[in-house]
Amino acid sequence: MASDMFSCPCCLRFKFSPEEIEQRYRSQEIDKMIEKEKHSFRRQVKLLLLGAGESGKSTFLKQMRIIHGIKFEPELIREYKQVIYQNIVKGMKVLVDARNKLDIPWEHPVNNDNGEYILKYDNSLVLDTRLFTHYAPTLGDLWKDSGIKRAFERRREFQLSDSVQYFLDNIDRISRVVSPQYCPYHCPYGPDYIPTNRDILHARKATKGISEFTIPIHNIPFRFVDVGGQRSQRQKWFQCFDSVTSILFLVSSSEFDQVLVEDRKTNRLEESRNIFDTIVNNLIFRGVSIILFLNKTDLLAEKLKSGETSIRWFFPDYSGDEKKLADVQTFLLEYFRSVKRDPKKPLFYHFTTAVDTENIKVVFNAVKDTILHRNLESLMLQ
Ligand SMILES: Nc1nc2c(ncn2[C@@H]2O[C@H](COP(=O)(O)OP(=O)(O)O)[C@@H](O)[C@H]2O)c(=O)[nH]1
Ligand SMILES: [Mg+2]
Repeated sequence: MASDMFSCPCCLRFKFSPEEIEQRYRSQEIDKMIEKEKHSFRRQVKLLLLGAGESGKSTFLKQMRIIHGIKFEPELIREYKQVIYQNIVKGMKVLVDARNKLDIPWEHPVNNDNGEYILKYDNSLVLDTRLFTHYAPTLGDLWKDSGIKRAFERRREFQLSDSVQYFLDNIDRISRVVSPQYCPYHCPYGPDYIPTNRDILHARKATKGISEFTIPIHNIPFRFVDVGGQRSQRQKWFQCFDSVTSILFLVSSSEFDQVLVEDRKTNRLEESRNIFDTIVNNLIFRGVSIILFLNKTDLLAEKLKSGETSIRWFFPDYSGDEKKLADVQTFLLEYFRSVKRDPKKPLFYHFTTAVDTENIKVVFNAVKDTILHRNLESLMLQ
Protein backbone atom coordinates (compact mmCIF):
# COMPACT_ATOMS: atom_id res chain seq x y z
CA MET A 1 0.00 0.00 0.00
CA ALA A 2 2.62 2.46 1.15
CA SER A 3 4.80 1.94 -1.88
CA ASP A 4 1.79 2.46 -4.19
CA MET A 5 1.23 5.86 -2.59
CA PHE A 6 4.87 6.79 -3.04
CA SER A 7 4.87 5.81 -6.67
CA CYS A 8 1.91 8.06 -7.49
CA PRO A 9 3.52 11.22 -9.00
CA CYS A 10 0.65 13.59 -7.98
CA CYS A 11 0.82 12.65 -4.28
CA LEU A 12 4.62 12.76 -4.27
CA ARG A 13 4.66 16.29 -5.67
CA PHE A 14 3.01 17.69 -2.52
CA LYS A 15 5.20 15.80 -0.03
CA PHE A 16 8.76 15.82 -1.41
CA SER A 17 11.20 18.03 -3.25
CA PRO A 18 11.98 17.13 -6.91
CA GLU A 19 15.43 15.83 -5.81
CA GLU A 20 13.86 13.52 -3.22
CA ILE A 21 11.35 12.24 -5.75
CA GLU A 22 14.18 11.50 -8.21
CA GLN A 23 16.12 9.66 -5.50
CA ARG A 24 13.11 7.55 -4.56
CA TYR A 25 12.53 6.64 -8.20
CA ARG A 26 16.13 5.62 -8.59
CA SER A 27 16.05 3.42 -5.49
CA GLN A 28 12.83 1.78 -6.68
CA GLU A 29 14.50 1.01 -10.02
CA ILE A 30 17.49 -0.55 -8.25
CA ASP A 31 15.18 -2.70 -6.10
CA LYS A 32 13.45 -3.94 -9.24
CA MET A 33 16.79 -4.77 -10.85
CA ILE A 34 17.99 -6.72 -7.80
CA GLU A 35 14.72 -8.63 -7.73
CA LYS A 36 15.11 -9.46 -11.43
CA GLU A 37 18.73 -10.58 -10.96
CA LYS A 38 17.74 -12.84 -8.08
CA HIS A 39 15.01 -14.32 -10.16
CA SER A 40 17.11 -15.00 -13.23
CA PHE A 41 19.85 -16.58 -11.10
CA ARG A 42 17.36 -18.96 -9.56
CA ARG A 43 15.80 -19.69 -12.88
CA GLN A 44 18.86 -21.27 -14.43
CA VAL A 45 18.02 -24.83 -15.39
CA LYS A 46 20.75 -27.47 -15.24
CA LEU A 47 19.97 -30.68 -17.08
CA LEU A 48 22.18 -33.70 -16.68
CA LEU A 49 22.23 -36.24 -19.51
CA LEU A 50 23.02 -39.65 -18.06
CA GLY A 51 22.92 -43.24 -19.31
CA ALA A 52 25.20 -46.03 -20.54
CA GLY A 53 27.48 -45.64 -23.57
CA GLU A 54 25.66 -45.32 -26.93
CA SER A 55 22.25 -44.62 -25.35
CA GLY A 56 21.89 -41.34 -27.30
CA LYS A 57 22.98 -38.60 -24.83
CA SER A 58 25.17 -36.65 -27.26
CA THR A 59 22.61 -37.09 -30.05
CA PHE A 60 19.96 -35.53 -27.83
CA LEU A 61 22.26 -32.56 -27.20
CA LYS A 62 22.83 -32.14 -30.96
CA GLN A 63 19.04 -32.06 -31.37
CA MET A 64 18.82 -29.27 -28.79
CA ARG A 65 21.12 -27.16 -31.00
CA ILE A 66 19.13 -27.99 -34.14
CA ILE A 67 15.72 -27.37 -32.56
CA HIS A 68 16.79 -24.05 -31.05
CA GLY A 69 18.40 -22.83 -34.27
CA ILE A 70 22.04 -22.87 -33.15
CA LYS A 71 23.98 -23.82 -36.26
CA PHE A 72 26.95 -26.18 -36.17
CA GLU A 73 30.08 -24.10 -36.90
CA PRO A 74 31.88 -24.88 -40.21
CA GLU A 75 34.87 -26.20 -38.25
CA LEU A 76 32.61 -28.59 -36.34
CA ILE A 77 30.94 -29.76 -39.58
CA ARG A 78 34.39 -30.54 -41.01
CA GLU A 79 35.13 -32.54 -37.87
CA TYR A 80 31.86 -34.49 -38.21
CA LYS A 81 32.75 -35.26 -41.83
CA GLN A 82 35.94 -36.96 -40.62
CA VAL A 83 33.97 -38.82 -37.95
CA ILE A 84 31.50 -40.04 -40.59
CA TYR A 85 34.31 -41.28 -42.87
CA GLN A 86 35.80 -43.13 -39.88
CA ASN A 87 32.41 -44.58 -38.86
CA ILE A 88 31.94 -46.02 -42.36
CA VAL A 89 35.38 -47.54 -42.92
CA LYS A 90 35.71 -48.91 -39.38
CA GLY A 91 32.14 -50.23 -39.57
CA MET A 92 32.88 -52.11 -42.79
CA LYS A 93 36.08 -53.53 -41.26
CA VAL A 94 33.99 -54.91 -38.40
CA LEU A 95 31.52 -56.45 -40.85
CA VAL A 96 34.22 -58.06 -43.02
CA ASP A 97 35.97 -59.43 -39.94
CA ALA A 98 32.68 -60.80 -38.57
CA ARG A 99 31.85 -62.44 -41.92
CA ASN A 100 35.22 -64.18 -41.85
CA LYS A 101 34.79 -65.38 -38.26
CA LEU A 102 31.18 -66.47 -38.76
CA ASP A 103 32.22 -68.36 -41.89
CA ILE A 104 29.54 -66.79 -44.07
CA PRO A 105 30.19 -67.34 -47.80
CA TRP A 106 30.70 -64.39 -50.16
CA GLU A 107 28.03 -63.86 -52.80
CA HIS A 108 30.71 -62.55 -55.19
CA PRO A 109 34.11 -64.24 -54.65
CA VAL A 110 35.89 -61.09 -55.89
CA ASN A 111 34.81 -59.42 -52.67
CA ASN A 112 37.21 -61.67 -50.79
CA ASP A 113 40.07 -59.47 -52.07
CA ASN A 114 38.03 -56.31 -51.53
CA GLY A 115 37.41 -57.36 -47.94
CA GLU A 116 41.10 -58.08 -47.35
CA TYR A 117 41.94 -54.66 -48.77
CA ILE A 118 39.56 -52.86 -46.37
CA LEU A 119 40.85 -54.89 -43.42
CA LYS A 120 44.33 -53.53 -44.14
CA TYR A 121 43.19 -49.95 -43.44
CA ASP A 122 45.11 -48.73 -40.43
CA ASN A 123 42.60 -47.09 -38.02
CA SER A 124 45.14 -44.46 -36.96
CA LEU A 125 45.49 -43.08 -40.52
CA VAL A 126 43.73 -39.76 -41.14
CA LEU A 127 40.84 -40.44 -43.50
CA ASP A 128 40.70 -37.31 -45.61
CA THR A 129 38.32 -36.88 -48.56
CA ARG A 130 40.93 -38.19 -51.01
CA LEU A 131 41.56 -41.40 -49.10
CA PHE A 132 37.88 -41.95 -48.34
CA THR A 133 36.80 -41.53 -51.96
CA HIS A 134 39.52 -44.02 -52.89
CA TYR A 135 37.88 -46.62 -50.62
CA ALA A 136 34.26 -45.68 -51.42
CA PRO A 137 33.58 -47.88 -54.52
CA THR A 138 34.95 -50.94 -52.69
CA LEU A 139 32.82 -50.15 -49.64
CA GLY A 140 29.75 -49.84 -51.87
CA ASP A 141 30.45 -53.21 -53.54
CA LEU A 142 30.96 -54.94 -50.20
CA TRP A 143 27.73 -53.49 -48.74
CA LYS A 144 25.79 -54.97 -51.69
CA ASP A 145 27.21 -58.47 -51.12
CA SER A 146 24.75 -60.84 -49.43
CA GLY A 147 27.65 -62.23 -47.32
CA ILE A 148 28.10 -58.82 -45.65
CA LYS A 149 24.32 -58.39 -45.40
CA ARG A 150 24.08 -61.71 -43.55
CA ALA A 151 26.89 -60.71 -41.17
CA PHE A 152 25.00 -57.44 -40.60
CA GLU A 153 21.83 -59.36 -39.68
CA ARG A 154 23.85 -61.22 -37.04
CA ARG A 155 25.30 -57.97 -35.61
CA ARG A 156 24.10 -58.64 -32.08
CA GLU A 157 26.84 -61.32 -31.88
CA PHE A 158 29.59 -58.70 -32.25
CA GLN A 159 30.04 -54.95 -31.69
CA LEU A 160 28.78 -52.76 -34.52
CA SER A 161 27.83 -49.11 -34.16
CA ASP A 162 24.13 -48.40 -34.80
CA SER A 163 24.70 -45.81 -37.50
CA VAL A 164 26.75 -47.99 -39.87
CA GLN A 165 23.66 -49.05 -41.83
CA TYR A 166 22.48 -45.45 -42.27
CA PHE A 167 25.87 -44.34 -43.61
CA LEU A 168 26.42 -47.32 -45.90
CA ASP A 169 22.93 -46.87 -47.35
CA ASN A 170 23.99 -43.30 -48.17
CA ILE A 171 27.51 -44.07 -49.43
CA ASP A 172 26.96 -42.66 -52.94
CA ARG A 173 25.91 -39.27 -51.62
CA ILE A 174 28.63 -39.21 -48.95
CA SER A 175 31.43 -40.10 -51.38
CA ARG A 176 30.39 -37.52 -53.96
CA VAL A 177 33.29 -35.35 -55.04
CA VAL A 178 33.19 -32.98 -57.95
CA SER A 179 36.66 -32.15 -59.17
CA PRO A 180 37.30 -28.39 -59.59
CA GLN A 181 37.13 -28.31 -63.40
CA TYR A 182 33.60 -29.76 -63.36
CA CYS A 183 32.21 -27.54 -60.64
CA PRO A 184 29.42 -25.39 -62.14
CA TYR A 185 30.22 -22.63 -59.63
CA HIS A 186 33.99 -22.75 -60.38
CA CYS A 187 34.73 -22.97 -56.70
CA PRO A 188 38.29 -24.08 -55.92
CA TYR A 189 37.41 -27.36 -54.19
CA GLY A 190 34.19 -28.34 -55.91
CA PRO A 191 30.81 -28.79 -54.19
CA ASP A 192 31.91 -31.87 -52.27
CA TYR A 193 29.81 -33.69 -49.76
CA ILE A 194 28.83 -31.62 -46.73
CA PRO A 195 27.20 -33.50 -43.83
CA THR A 196 23.52 -32.66 -43.35
CA ASN A 197 22.00 -32.28 -39.89
CA ARG A 198 20.66 -35.80 -40.23
CA ASP A 199 24.17 -37.12 -41.01
CA ILE A 200 25.56 -35.22 -38.01
CA LEU A 201 22.91 -36.78 -35.78
CA HIS A 202 24.06 -40.23 -36.90
CA ALA A 203 27.80 -39.52 -36.51
CA ARG A 204 29.18 -41.52 -33.61
CA LYS A 205 32.03 -40.25 -31.51
CA ALA A 206 32.35 -41.45 -27.93
CA THR A 207 32.22 -38.56 -25.43
CA LYS A 208 35.29 -38.30 -23.21
CA GLY A 209 34.94 -36.35 -19.96
CA ILE A 210 32.19 -33.78 -19.54
CA SER A 211 30.89 -31.37 -22.13
CA GLU A 212 28.43 -28.53 -21.52
CA PHE A 213 26.23 -26.43 -23.74
CA THR A 214 23.91 -23.62 -22.62
CA ILE A 215 20.88 -22.59 -24.65
CA PRO A 216 18.59 -19.71 -23.66
CA ILE A 217 15.00 -20.98 -23.82
CA HIS A 218 12.22 -18.47 -23.00
CA ASN A 219 14.99 -16.27 -21.57
CA ILE A 220 16.01 -18.98 -19.13
CA PRO A 221 19.50 -20.43 -19.55
CA PHE A 222 19.18 -24.20 -19.99
CA ARG A 223 22.56 -25.72 -19.20
CA PHE A 224 22.88 -29.20 -20.71
CA VAL A 225 25.64 -31.36 -19.26
CA ASP A 226 26.70 -34.35 -21.38
CA VAL A 227 29.02 -37.04 -20.04
CA GLY A 228 30.84 -40.12 -21.30
CA GLY A 229 28.71 -43.21 -20.57
CA GLN A 230 31.17 -46.09 -20.65
CA ARG A 231 32.45 -47.68 -17.45
CA SER A 232 35.83 -45.91 -17.55
CA GLN A 233 34.06 -42.52 -17.88
CA ARG A 234 31.55 -42.90 -15.07
CA GLN A 235 33.81 -41.98 -12.15
CA LYS A 236 33.73 -38.43 -13.58
CA TRP A 237 29.94 -38.16 -13.26
CA PHE A 238 29.84 -37.02 -9.63
CA GLN A 239 31.74 -33.83 -10.55
CA CYS A 240 28.57 -32.43 -12.09
CA PHE A 241 26.04 -33.55 -9.49
CA ASP A 242 25.43 -30.23 -7.72
CA SER A 243 22.54 -27.79 -8.40
CA VAL A 244 20.90 -30.18 -10.86
CA THR A 245 17.34 -29.30 -11.89
CA SER A 246 16.57 -32.46 -13.81
CA ILE A 247 18.20 -35.67 -14.98
CA LEU A 248 17.44 -36.99 -18.44
CA PHE A 249 18.32 -40.66 -18.24
CA LEU A 250 18.68 -42.34 -21.64
CA VAL A 251 18.32 -46.03 -22.35
CA SER A 252 18.86 -47.71 -25.68
CA SER A 253 15.68 -49.80 -25.74
CA SER A 254 16.79 -51.85 -28.77
CA GLU A 255 19.74 -53.34 -26.86
CA PHE A 256 17.86 -56.09 -25.03
CA ASP A 257 19.78 -58.77 -26.99
CA GLN A 258 23.25 -57.16 -26.94
CA VAL A 259 26.25 -57.31 -24.63
CA LEU A 260 28.53 -54.50 -23.44
CA VAL A 261 31.50 -53.26 -25.46
CA GLU A 262 33.42 -53.00 -22.17
CA ASP A 263 33.36 -56.69 -21.14
CA ARG A 264 31.58 -58.44 -24.02
CA LYS A 265 29.39 -60.42 -21.64
CA THR A 266 27.05 -58.23 -19.53
CA ASN A 267 23.62 -57.66 -21.08
CA ARG A 268 23.45 -53.98 -22.09
CA LEU A 269 19.97 -53.42 -20.71
CA GLU A 270 20.92 -54.96 -17.38
CA GLU A 271 23.94 -52.64 -17.15
CA SER A 272 21.73 -49.71 -18.00
CA ARG A 273 19.25 -50.62 -15.27
CA ASN A 274 22.04 -50.94 -12.70
CA ILE A 275 23.22 -47.44 -13.52
CA PHE A 276 19.64 -46.17 -13.33
CA ASP A 277 19.33 -47.80 -9.90
CA THR A 278 22.32 -45.84 -8.54
CA ILE A 279 20.90 -42.58 -9.91
CA VAL A 280 17.18 -42.83 -9.15
CA ASN A 281 17.80 -44.06 -5.58
CA ASN A 282 20.61 -41.62 -4.85
CA LEU A 283 19.79 -39.31 -1.94
CA ILE A 284 21.65 -36.44 -3.64
CA PHE A 285 18.87 -36.41 -6.22
CA ARG A 286 15.97 -36.50 -3.77
CA GLY A 287 14.44 -33.25 -5.05
CA VAL A 288 15.55 -33.67 -8.65
CA SER A 289 13.03 -34.68 -11.30
CA ILE A 290 14.15 -37.72 -13.25
CA ILE A 291 12.97 -38.20 -16.79
CA LEU A 292 13.53 -41.58 -18.39
CA PHE A 293 13.96 -41.73 -22.16
CA LEU A 294 13.44 -45.19 -23.61
CA ASN A 295 15.34 -44.29 -26.75
CA LYS A 296 16.03 -45.88 -30.17
CA THR A 297 12.37 -46.70 -30.71
CA ASP A 298 13.01 -46.88 -34.48
CA LEU A 299 15.68 -49.56 -34.02
CA LEU A 300 13.57 -51.46 -31.49
CA ALA A 301 10.61 -51.53 -33.89
CA GLU A 302 12.85 -52.75 -36.73
CA LYS A 303 14.39 -55.43 -34.54
CA LEU A 304 11.02 -56.78 -33.45
CA LYS A 305 9.78 -56.77 -37.05
CA SER A 306 12.84 -58.68 -38.31
CA GLY A 307 11.84 -61.66 -36.14
CA GLU A 308 15.51 -62.67 -35.84
CA THR A 309 15.59 -62.27 -32.12
CA SER A 310 13.16 -62.31 -29.23
CA ILE A 311 13.12 -60.45 -25.93
CA ARG A 312 11.99 -63.67 -24.21
CA TRP A 313 15.35 -65.35 -24.96
CA PHE A 314 17.02 -62.71 -22.77
CA PHE A 315 14.21 -61.89 -20.32
CA PRO A 316 12.35 -65.18 -19.74
CA ASP A 317 9.68 -63.53 -17.56
CA TYR A 318 8.48 -61.44 -20.52
CA SER A 319 4.86 -62.42 -21.03
CA GLY A 320 3.68 -60.07 -23.80
CA ASP A 321 3.57 -60.53 -27.56
CA GLU A 322 7.21 -60.80 -28.74
CA LYS A 323 6.55 -58.84 -31.90
CA LYS A 324 4.41 -56.08 -30.46
CA LEU A 325 6.27 -52.80 -29.89
CA ALA A 326 3.84 -51.47 -27.25
CA ASP A 327 4.09 -54.71 -25.21
CA VAL A 328 7.89 -54.63 -25.24
CA GLN A 329 7.93 -50.94 -24.32
CA THR A 330 5.58 -51.51 -21.37
CA PHE A 331 7.81 -54.34 -20.16
CA LEU A 332 10.96 -52.22 -20.49
CA LEU A 333 9.37 -49.30 -18.68
CA GLU A 334 8.40 -51.57 -15.80
CA TYR A 335 11.89 -53.14 -15.81
CA PHE A 336 13.31 -49.69 -15.05
CA ARG A 337 10.49 -48.31 -12.93
CA SER A 338 10.63 -51.28 -10.55
CA VAL A 339 14.13 -50.36 -9.27
CA LYS A 340 12.90 -47.03 -7.87
CA ARG A 341 12.62 -47.49 -4.09
CA ASP A 342 10.73 -44.34 -3.10
CA PRO A 343 7.12 -44.77 -4.25
CA LYS A 344 6.47 -41.04 -3.73
CA LYS A 345 9.22 -39.95 -6.11
CA PRO A 346 7.64 -39.36 -9.52
CA LEU A 347 9.25 -40.83 -12.61
CA PHE A 348 8.51 -39.16 -15.91
CA TYR A 349 9.19 -41.08 -19.11
CA HIS A 350 9.10 -40.83 -22.90
CA PHE A 351 9.62 -43.28 -25.75
CA THR A 352 12.04 -41.49 -28.05
CA THR A 353 14.01 -41.66 -31.29
CA ALA A 354 16.90 -39.26 -30.74
CA VAL A 355 17.85 -39.05 -34.43
CA ASP A 356 14.33 -37.87 -35.35
CA THR A 357 14.13 -34.08 -34.97
CA GLU A 358 10.33 -33.93 -35.12
CA ASN A 359 10.01 -36.54 -32.37
CA ILE A 360 12.51 -34.78 -30.10
CA LYS A 361 10.77 -31.43 -30.69
CA VAL A 362 7.51 -32.85 -29.30
CA VAL A 363 9.23 -34.70 -26.46
CA PHE A 364 11.33 -31.71 -25.44
CA ASN A 365 8.27 -29.48 -25.29
CA ALA A 366 6.71 -31.85 -22.79
CA VAL A 367 9.99 -32.13 -20.87
CA LYS A 368 10.30 -28.35 -20.72
CA ASP A 369 6.80 -28.09 -19.24
CA THR A 370 7.61 -30.73 -16.62
CA ILE A 371 10.86 -29.03 -15.68
CA LEU A 372 9.50 -25.49 -15.53
CA HIS A 373 6.44 -26.61 -13.62
CA ARG A 374 8.51 -28.53 -11.08
CA ASN A 375 10.99 -25.67 -10.85
CA LEU A 376 8.18 -23.25 -10.11
CA GLU A 377 6.82 -25.56 -7.42
CA SER A 378 10.22 -25.75 -5.73
CA LEU A 379 10.65 -21.95 -6.01
CA MET A 380 7.32 -21.48 -4.27
CA LEU A 381 8.45 -23.78 -1.48
CA GLN A 382 11.62 -21.73 -0.87
N1 LIG B 1 18.59 -45.10 -35.20
C1 LIG B 1 18.86 -44.43 -34.07
N2 LIG B 1 20.12 -44.16 -33.75
C2 LIG B 1 20.35 -43.47 -32.60
C3 LIG B 1 19.30 -43.05 -31.74
N3 LIG B 1 19.87 -42.39 -30.69
C4 LIG B 1 21.19 -42.39 -30.92
N4 LIG B 1 21.50 -43.05 -32.06
C5 LIG B 1 22.82 -43.33 -32.61
O1 LIG B 1 23.50 -44.15 -31.67
C6 LIG B 1 24.88 -43.80 -31.61
C7 LIG B 1 25.26 -43.47 -30.19
O2 LIG B 1 24.63 -42.26 -29.80
P1 LIG B 1 25.35 -41.19 -28.87
O3 LIG B 1 24.45 -39.99 -28.80
O4 LIG B 1 26.75 -40.96 -29.32
O5 LIG B 1 25.34 -41.97 -27.49
P2 LIG B 1 25.98 -41.54 -26.08
O6 LIG B 1 27.16 -42.44 -25.87
O7 LIG B 1 24.91 -41.82 -25.07
O8 LIG B 1 26.33 -40.09 -26.16
C8 LIG B 1 25.07 -42.63 -32.59
O9 LIG B 1 25.58 -43.15 -33.80
C9 LIG B 1 23.67 -42.08 -32.78
O10 LIG B 1 23.48 -41.53 -34.05
C10 LIG B 1 17.96 -43.38 -32.10
O11 LIG B 1 16.99 -43.08 -31.41
N5 LIG B 1 17.79 -44.09 -33.28
MG1 LIG C 1 28.18 -39.17 -25.86
